Amino acid sequence: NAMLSWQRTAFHFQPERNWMNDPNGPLFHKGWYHLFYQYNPFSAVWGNITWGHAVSRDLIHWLYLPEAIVRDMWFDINGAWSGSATLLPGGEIVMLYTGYTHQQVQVQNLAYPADASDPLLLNWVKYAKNPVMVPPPGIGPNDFRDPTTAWFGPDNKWTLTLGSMLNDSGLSLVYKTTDFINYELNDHFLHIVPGTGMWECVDFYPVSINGSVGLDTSANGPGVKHVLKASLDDTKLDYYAIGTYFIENDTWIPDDPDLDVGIGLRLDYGKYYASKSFYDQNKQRRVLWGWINESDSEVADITKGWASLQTIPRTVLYDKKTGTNLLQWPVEEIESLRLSSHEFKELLVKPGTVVPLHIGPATQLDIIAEFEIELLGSEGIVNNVEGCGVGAVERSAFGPFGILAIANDQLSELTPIYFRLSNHGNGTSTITTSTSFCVDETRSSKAPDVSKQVFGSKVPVLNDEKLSLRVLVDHSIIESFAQGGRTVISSRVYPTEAIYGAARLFLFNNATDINIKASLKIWQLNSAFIRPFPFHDTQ
Ligand code: DQQ
Repeated sequence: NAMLSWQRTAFHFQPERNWMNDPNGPLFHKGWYHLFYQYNPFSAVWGNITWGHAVSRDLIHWLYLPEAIVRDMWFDINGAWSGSATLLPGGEIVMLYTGYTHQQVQVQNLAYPADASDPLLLNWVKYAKNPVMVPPPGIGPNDFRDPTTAWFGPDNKWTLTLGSMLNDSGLSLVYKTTDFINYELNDHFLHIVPGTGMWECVDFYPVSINGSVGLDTSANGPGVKHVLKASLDDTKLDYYAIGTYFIENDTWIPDDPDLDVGIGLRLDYGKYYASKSFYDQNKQRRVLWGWINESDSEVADITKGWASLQTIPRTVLYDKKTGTNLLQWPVEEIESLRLSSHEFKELLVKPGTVVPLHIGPATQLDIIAEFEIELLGSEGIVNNVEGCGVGAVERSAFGPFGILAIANDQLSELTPIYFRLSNHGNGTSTITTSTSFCVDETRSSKAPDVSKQVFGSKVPVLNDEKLSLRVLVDHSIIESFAQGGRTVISSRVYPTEAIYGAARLFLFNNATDINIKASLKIWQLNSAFIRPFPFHDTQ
């Protein structure tokens, strides 16, 4: 439908048509990155789930391939659900995925490439004696899904984990195997958190505490911590925690019990779910994918003929400066899309003002911004608004201020991306106590059927740091990274007027007691021209 075609993005991965959800089985093989994804071949709403498949040389320019795993056996006839790849030392690839059986039971199935020497991994074979794991006694038939990548341990076994639930406690079961056919269930859970409900799409991986490179999923030892992530079915939010993996009994505990999985940190405070990472042996980094669902209506999705996107893949590192959080950052390959740029140095933005940034079209952008704060008036100002407030219209002493993206000239359609500082009312002249990072979607669209939220969270800012921001704008999606990726917010927006050449970018300062000096570098980004694989071209 041409009427809604401006909502299609230019450099985010999205299906050519129909519905997509979770990223599945990401891997790098013979020069190609592979992304599989939950896909409905027949409609723009969830159902009939199979595995879509696409490849890329650089994680940015994708080519669609035929579906990889379809629903054709009793053990997956009601859905080929989420799963993960494990690369074996000999170059073999094993894929474990959840099948929803003819009797509506969740089971784990094994598949492998028909020809591992095929760089495109076009054909997949299902193990004839699937399933390889069935719900163990005490676990519900619908609480058993989404196996992780397996890691190899000192016991010479492959270990993997998958999400489940007991009563209302979310948990992760641990299985061991030597051949990917026969599995033993551990008697300990990897972890369990009361009150968090069913855990979907568990991700479990090591991070290096020196924070410089990504680690293979099997890496362990001194200088390594482990990240546990669960996607909470009850709230559709992705929570993670950093902690210690005890290899002797395959259990994990969080560094800070107050920041446990499901109650502490989120990977992304916007529209984001069912994420999955993989170790990219090509560039020694851990790369994270996440599903960005729509926030318009199903009717609108059916009208436009497609639904959902994946985030720009992000590198994930441990933040050695804070020691409390991960850092997520768009993979460096996104920079290959950069075209012309504009630079602005120390632009003054006074309280209650908006400053236009004359950059030409503002629908495909990579924005890097830094903000300095100048305190006005006397000492002893108390900030009265905590966190994001009701949105960017709510003024307080030290915020909000930031960027207005995908805005029209009249400023009647816009999405503010902002900081708000708080001094907790202790009345000192320094304003360092806590900083929130937020996106306000409430005025992002004049369309009637869109759910619009104010998203945000606190972001750690160290004493010697300026406030900094990276924002990727792509027609109907805004991915925002604060302080080098400590806090991340993905937003789905549906402009009706701020489209194509009518979209603008502004700075704003809605604080009452500070001046802002903003320095920015802004690039126009090229499209990634995501399209079907050109099988018929001469190679
Ligand atoms: N999506 C899949 C499940 C998973 C859920 C089904 C998470 O395997 O638990 O499409 O979005």
